[in-house]
Amino acid sequence: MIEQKLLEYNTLLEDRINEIYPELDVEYNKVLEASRYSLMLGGKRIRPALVFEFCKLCGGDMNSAIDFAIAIEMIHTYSLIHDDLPCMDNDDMRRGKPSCHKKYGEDIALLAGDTLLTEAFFIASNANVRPEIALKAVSILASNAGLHGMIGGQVLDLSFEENTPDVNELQNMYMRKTGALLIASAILGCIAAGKDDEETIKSATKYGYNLGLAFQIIDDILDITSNEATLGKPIGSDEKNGKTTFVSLYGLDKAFAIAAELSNAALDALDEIGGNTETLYELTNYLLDRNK
Ligand code: GRG
Repeated sequence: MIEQKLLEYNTLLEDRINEIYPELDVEYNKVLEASRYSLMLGGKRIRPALVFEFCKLCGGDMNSAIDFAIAIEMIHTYSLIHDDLPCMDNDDMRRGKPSCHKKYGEDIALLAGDTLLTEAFFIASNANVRPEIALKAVSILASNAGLHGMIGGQVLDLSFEENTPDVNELQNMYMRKTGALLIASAILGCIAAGKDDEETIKSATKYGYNLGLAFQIIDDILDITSNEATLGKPIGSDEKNGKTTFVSLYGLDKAFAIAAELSNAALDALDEIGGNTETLYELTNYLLDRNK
């Protein structure tokens, strides 16, 4: 069962977070507490699961992957903290609890996000792998989280408040804002296992790209069809903010059909890599059919 696997991975992840990013009694404790609050709030932990599974698929072991898995989850969590701030989406709830700025104030929440982003690179660069692998991981993290990746995607998203995007523009934004970290997760798993040949990285990228688009389209669908208790945040925010989404362009059924097609393309990419893809198949299908 994939849910069981995700729980196992979550335990592995949180145990290691407590080792390398522990609670401390320092004068600037507040920002550590706020960053740990958001990091330990749970969430689906999809990105770490991808790092672990791609590492396994490429013949690596968990010890090489774990710190990369933490680094990507820290970057993901920073993006959620900043995304919830009043100057961005202004969301009061995240993962079923008060968002970071609601609990700690805007100033500390901003700094908690900055801390997670910065410490993620410290952790990745000190991972239990050969230095050249750590260096590659840092580069992958930076390029996907940065200007041409998640940040670029977020800026495009903001620009769409003024200019309504067409489907290609929307897809480009999704690929960066959501897809980039999923692409990075898949690649990090491969390189943790020491497998960085062009073919493997191309297939891992294809997987993350297609999964990222499917994932964001399902996110759009859930913003309409789910409820606050399940999602852990208010629904209907896209419509409230007048956002163009795959659902506003195509309607619910067609949007889901497109997500299913993209999900199949992600599965094709797994077949290109070969090996035991069973859990990744399950995970991909679970994300398509998820309710949160
Ligand atoms: C620098 C002020 C400032 C803001 C940057 C980069 C950024 C803020 C925001 C973009 C990141 C973002 C919110 C992307 C959306 C991706 C998405 C669908 C997130 C939800 O991911 P899940 O469902 O969340 O995996 P859980 O809670 O399960 O981990």
